[in-house]
Amino acid sequence: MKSIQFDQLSLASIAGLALVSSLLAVGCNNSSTGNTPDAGNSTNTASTGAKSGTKIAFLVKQPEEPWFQLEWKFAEEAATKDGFELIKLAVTDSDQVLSKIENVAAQGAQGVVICSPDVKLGTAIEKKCKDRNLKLMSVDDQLLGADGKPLDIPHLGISAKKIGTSVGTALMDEMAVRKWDAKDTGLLVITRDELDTAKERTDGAIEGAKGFAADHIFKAPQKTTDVPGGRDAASVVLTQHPEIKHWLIAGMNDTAVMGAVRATESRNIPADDVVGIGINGSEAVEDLKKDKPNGVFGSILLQAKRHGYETSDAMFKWITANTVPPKITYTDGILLTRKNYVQVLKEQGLSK
Ligand code: FCA
Repeated sequence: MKSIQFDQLSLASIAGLALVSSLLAVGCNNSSTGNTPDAGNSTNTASTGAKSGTKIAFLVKQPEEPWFQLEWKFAEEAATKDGFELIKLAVTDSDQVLSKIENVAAQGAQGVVICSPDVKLGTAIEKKCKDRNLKLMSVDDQLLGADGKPLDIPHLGISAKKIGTSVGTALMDEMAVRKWDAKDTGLLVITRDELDTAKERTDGAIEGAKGFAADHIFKAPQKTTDVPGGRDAASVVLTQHPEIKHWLIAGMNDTAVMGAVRATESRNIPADDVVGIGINGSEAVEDLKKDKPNGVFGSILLQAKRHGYETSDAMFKWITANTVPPKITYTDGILLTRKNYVQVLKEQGLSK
């Protein structure tokens, strides 16, 4: 029997669950998508009929984001295949990270896969896992040591610079298709420089937008990494630059770009004058599906299966066969647009 309760999810996350449901592959049972989040503060386990006695905890920073729900879903697939018990935990607040790890250790887990809400907790997380005899891997956001350098533990993340660069190139391509005049076109980049993978993505986007006038590139730091964070950051720039007619938009992920597009909408900038390209695919696809095109032009679809399945499967092999996972794995993405998303999702095993 599978069962899951989500930890500390808000109403907004229920909406997120609804959004992601259409991305989930055939064969997914209701455990990841259908349950009402638990309002309490209990530890939440997705038991997968474990045969091996192995328990692995998969901790994510933003459980309301469809991206992380997909990771969990694919981690469950590994749990079912390998026969381990998966503990899915939300760690939305950096204050909770260590106590939640303590908690999974007390439950008898032997390994932790984590995307931490704060990568600077790396040293403390590593120490806690060592003390409690837990193997540790990071996913998506690489944990940093006290010296600000990545921890020497296995990590699986995206090729952030390369993926960001492909966003920049795709934005320029679409600008050419639309024959926008460089004079009144701006590149709005929603940034989150304190997170390395985010900075690499947005630096890459600027690099990919080769030849774009530097004085028409506007960076807008987001305070929170969600749609409102992207929207608020963008609003400041849009207010400051009424002279810009057309907007290209990049950011660290879909919610950053979708937020910025929402900001253009509330300023009544016509959808035709906005081209936003996100990263993840899991959130932006909902905009691509809408009958009426809006400023969300596309997204780089990441490989959630590799992030969720491969990490948990590698952890299982590490625990049970002492096979140490690769130190670093970087994954790629593929441009999703209105034109190709049905086909691409199908090819990636992400459609119904
Ligand atoms: C980060 C972002 C997520 C996703 C992931 C691969 O953790 O916050 O949205 O892009 O990297």
